[in-house]
Amino acid sequence: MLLHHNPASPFVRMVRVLAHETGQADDIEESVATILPIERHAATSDANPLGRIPTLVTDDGEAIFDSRVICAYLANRAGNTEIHPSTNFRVMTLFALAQGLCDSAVNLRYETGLRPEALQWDQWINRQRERIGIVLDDLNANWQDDLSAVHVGSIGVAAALGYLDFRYPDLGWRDGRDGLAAFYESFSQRPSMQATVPG
Ligand SMILES: N[C@@H](CCC(=O)N[C@@H](CS)C(=O)NCC(=O)O)C(=O)O
Repeated sequence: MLLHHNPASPFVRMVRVLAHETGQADDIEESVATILPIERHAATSDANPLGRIPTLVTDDGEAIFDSRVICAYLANRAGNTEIHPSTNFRVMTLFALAQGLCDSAVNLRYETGLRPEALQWDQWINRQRERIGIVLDDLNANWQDDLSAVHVGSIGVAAALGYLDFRYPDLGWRDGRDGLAAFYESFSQRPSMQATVPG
């Protein structure tokens, strides 16, 4: 299998962590791409018309995307339903929450790091920041039990928090969120997380 990716992406990290957790990391060849939302990247776009990472090309030459589908594919390939319990709607909702947190964090990065300053939209930026804060509060208050197991929900949240540390080191997301901080402290020690640190 070939994974079009960049280690900075939190969506990519979810996939790579799941691959490690299910013993499939060595089955995946990695093609690193610098992907920008303002220009077409040829190799990624040849496999995925959306031109986004992560994109996985299976040994049969079939392209699979996005991160949610790749996680389902890899879990199925490993015969591991615990890591991707598709009928456990609590876990799948946690996964969606993590995905949405990453959407806001990545889009905020595009807006503030890529878009010319004169064109930036303060109201939109503030709403992303607000959403990130509300989601973090919710994760801290309502999801601690669910975060204690290893599955796409906890993997997704860990990837999102790692991305916040990577891109927004001054955000202080741990402040007043001791439970969430403790989850991340523990989860980030896992070999799968250590092997996929963004950079
Ligand atoms: N929902 C997608 C999001 C993937 C995504 O937005 N990836 C970013 C990198 S973090 C990307 O490829 N951006 C380039 C673009 O949007 O053109 C997933 O879960 O895979």
